[in-house]
Amino acid sequence: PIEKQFVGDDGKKTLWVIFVAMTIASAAFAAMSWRVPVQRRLYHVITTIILITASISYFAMATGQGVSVHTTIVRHQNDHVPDTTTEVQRQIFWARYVDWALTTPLLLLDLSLLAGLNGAHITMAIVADVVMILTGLFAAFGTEGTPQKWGWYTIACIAYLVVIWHLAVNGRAQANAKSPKLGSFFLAIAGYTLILWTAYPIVWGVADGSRKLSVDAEIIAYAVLDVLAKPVFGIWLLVTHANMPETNIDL
Ligand code: RET
Repeated sequence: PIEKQFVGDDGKKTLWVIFVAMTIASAAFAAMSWRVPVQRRLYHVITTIILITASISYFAMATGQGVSVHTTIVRHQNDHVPDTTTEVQRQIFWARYVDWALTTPLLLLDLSLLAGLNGAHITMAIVADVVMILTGLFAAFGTEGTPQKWGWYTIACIAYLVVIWHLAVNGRAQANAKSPKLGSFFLAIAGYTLILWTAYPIVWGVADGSRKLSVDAEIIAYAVLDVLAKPVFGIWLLVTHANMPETNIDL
């Protein structure tokens, strides 16, 4: 038998809603950035680019681009009847990985500048992050039943641990060294980021990974995470920056 896992009405509607939300947020962040002097605008600029990228990516997905059908053969082993197989055809929204490849490095740059990480740590964290996203893309299109798919996933998870190490260990130490006030803000916003980001590989595992979650449920799950990880993260960072001189960047 063939099982088709395609986007439905709820998924399409959600993609359009998030496209509109990200577009409005892009305009709001751009407007906020013009209200501060250029010397204090770096977090604003980075955060605005993150929102514009998300808006463009959601436009692609809402209009049916950046998506490909991938087939997986699932074997049902049973003691009583001969082996049967199901051909699972699933739409994979690869536009997300293009978005993530651009926006997650920028989110890490926001956090790195906040902590005052040095160039070596920033470079290693960002490269590990790009490795995580691109190997995650290969995992999504990998073949089930061979080491390929979950092998790529394992590589991506190792790269993610490298990212966490740079930010959580080195970033935290740097932020604490700058000032206790900055240290506690960094702990809060980096902790929030860690929890949200860790939800992505979990959603991936049941969606593109094992294909148990419907495409619509996947769209909704990522929609919630994307809103929390981009506009909500951004507003928290920018409002705090406006009120806490310790967050200033020496750059
Ligand atoms: C994948 C699958 C492979 C294993 C890992 C992943 C991690 C993805 C992350 C994505 C974060 C996205 C964000 C988007 C912005 O809105 C690629 C899902 C570890 C951490 C924050």
